[in-house]
Amino acid sequence: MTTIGQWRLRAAFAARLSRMYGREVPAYTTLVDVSREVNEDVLRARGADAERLGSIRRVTAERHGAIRVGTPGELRQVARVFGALGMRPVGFYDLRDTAAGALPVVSTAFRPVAEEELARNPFRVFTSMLTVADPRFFDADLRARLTAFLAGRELFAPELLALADRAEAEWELPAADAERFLDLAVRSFELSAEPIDRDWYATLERVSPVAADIGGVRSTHLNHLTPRVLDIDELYRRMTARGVEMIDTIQGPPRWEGPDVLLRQTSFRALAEPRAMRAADGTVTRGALRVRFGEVEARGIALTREGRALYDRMLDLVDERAAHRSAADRGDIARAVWAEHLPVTEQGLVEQGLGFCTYHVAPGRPRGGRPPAEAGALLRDGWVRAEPIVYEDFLPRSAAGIFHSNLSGAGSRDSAQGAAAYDAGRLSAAMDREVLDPFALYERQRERSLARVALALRLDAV
Ligand code: OOG
Ligand code: NI
Repeated sequence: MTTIGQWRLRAAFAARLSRMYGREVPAYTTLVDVSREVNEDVLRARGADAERLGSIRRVTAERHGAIRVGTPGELRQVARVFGALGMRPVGFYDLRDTAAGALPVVSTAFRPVAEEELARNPFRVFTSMLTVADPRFFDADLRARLTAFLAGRELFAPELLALADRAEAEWELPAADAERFLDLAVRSFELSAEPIDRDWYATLERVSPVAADIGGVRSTHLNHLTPRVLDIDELYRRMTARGVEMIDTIQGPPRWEGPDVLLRQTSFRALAEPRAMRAADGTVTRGALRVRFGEVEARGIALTREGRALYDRMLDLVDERAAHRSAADRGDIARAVWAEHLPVTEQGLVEQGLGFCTYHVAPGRPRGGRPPAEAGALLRDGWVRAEPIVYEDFLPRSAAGIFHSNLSGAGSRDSAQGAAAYDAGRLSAAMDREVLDPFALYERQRERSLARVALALRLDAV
């Protein structure tokens, strides 16, 4: 009997979701095509160097999706579906209070964590949960109505969840069950044709368009599916040249003289999609909503806790210096701040403890003598070479920026109320799965590579 293992399920799920989203949002297909063209051109121009942060095979297939759910119970269910695909919750993102504005959601990202799994297929899903219990967004009356509405819907069929549990426990499914699982899983994220209660949607929209997108409908849907590109500035130019309206900025680090760092993202504007609306008197009309968009991203080297703290300080500094300047100046200001604070090479980032890398025994390593037992010295003396670790996660400020640049209204928040306590621990408890710390995962990757080096060079430890 043929069985399909978790990573093949994950790859198949990502591929089917991509076909589904291409049918639903045709501009997504343009984005994928242009990304592929840019990647081919970069590969031709830069050769092997273009693949230092992931093979072209991985990068071409690489996608992240974004979905939004309403309750801890729904989050727990979606965690089971992703668990079947070998994806674990990593990182906690509180989007209720970022410099990019307030959103009534907290998020995590489901993704594979083992190096070999990431290399096989790194599919990840940025998953947001509505913060129904936060009184700054929802007063007691609205909270009660929202809770009742969400309690009455079913996002994932019991059959899907049962298959998911089996795939997670057994690491695979028989081919026929895998087919059924994939079919049900993909369908759970399709845009529903069911008419939307117009008044209810509008009530939530006054709090936030995101609240309406999540709690105003009886199902969930993919919000976007993001290909990875090797030169996002070039991608932005080519999309604009094709007449696709992009958001104003590229979120995250600026284009600068140094290496690609963390994550840069941009998107085309949310398109008006026809959606059936039901009025209070029961009549159904054809309406339109702009909630789904097309995003693209470029990934760079992962930063250590120190590197990340510096990144956050630089963001503040750019905000400060750009406060009274035109939006067009912001890029130049950011470039100047980066040049002031960061070394311009990956090697410099690693040497200063700001960037993550793995270590590998160098092929032409020195002959004779004892290798030193310290990573920096091994590198300097030519015993080992360092490879950058690619950033596999997200950035809260960029995420909030991506949400906001595609919202039609700002929504409202009552700042006189205290915030509800949502944190990684609370999300972990809701899912009964630990929300993993991304820094700890990158550290483990580095430590493992050092252990392999120690073994190969017969050192006690590095
Ligand atoms: C998620 C927005 C954040 C990213 O890539 O940072 C995001 C959403 O719109 O649901 O996807
Ligand atoms: Ni995204």
